[in-house]
Amino acid sequence: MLKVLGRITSINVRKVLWALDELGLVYEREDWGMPGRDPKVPEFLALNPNGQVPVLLEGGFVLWESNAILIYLAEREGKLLPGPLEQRALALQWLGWQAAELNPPWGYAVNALIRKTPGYDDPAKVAESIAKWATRMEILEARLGHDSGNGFVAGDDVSIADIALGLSVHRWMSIPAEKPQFPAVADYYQRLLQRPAGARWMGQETP
Ligand SMILES: N[C@@H](CCC(=O)N[C@@H](CS)C(=O)NCC(=O)O)C(=O)O
Repeated sequence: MLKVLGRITSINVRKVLWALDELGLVYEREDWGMPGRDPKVPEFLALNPNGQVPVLLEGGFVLWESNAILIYLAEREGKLLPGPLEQRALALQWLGWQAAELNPPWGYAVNALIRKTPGYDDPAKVAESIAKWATRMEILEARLGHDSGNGFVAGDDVSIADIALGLSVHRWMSIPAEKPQFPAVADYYQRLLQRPAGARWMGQETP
């Protein structure tokens, strides 16, 4: 039985849960992660020395890093990754880009406007965070508008890259701030929301 360790308020945990649902796999989930259950305890650190969620367990196999888990599940099931080498590489490109380039700029704005974290109260830094985040969103808009048409980021079929990007786009859509409009991204978001697993996991709160 597949088991996921992690709280559903984590965007990285929801990536994995969306993929599991999209693949129709049966799994168990155990709540770990702050503030509910601190993963920085020996029992959890023995599984993931980073003390972070998600972790996937299958028998004696232990896997952490949400993108590695997505790739593992897609490879295991032979779904959610394109077959042709170049298209597959493009899906992995967008999957890596989501974590390495799209997500980092939002930190200050999300802490200030969604999490309401004490100390994140400088309007200039919020504006700077949104502006940098928007430059990354422009890249996604260009891809979806010109190259991808009505499909997904790496072709006509949904892939694990769309799951990761969908959760990031959901965060962009949800943040209560003045921000540029991205019509191709907005259409893409609606396409992903039409998927039951997308609606389920993008609909969760995103602290
Ligand atoms: N690169 C890691 C990042 C994991 C990560 O940042 N997890 C956060 C939640 S999104 C975490 O575990 N925070 C500590 C906690 O929840 O206690 C991945 O993609 O799996």
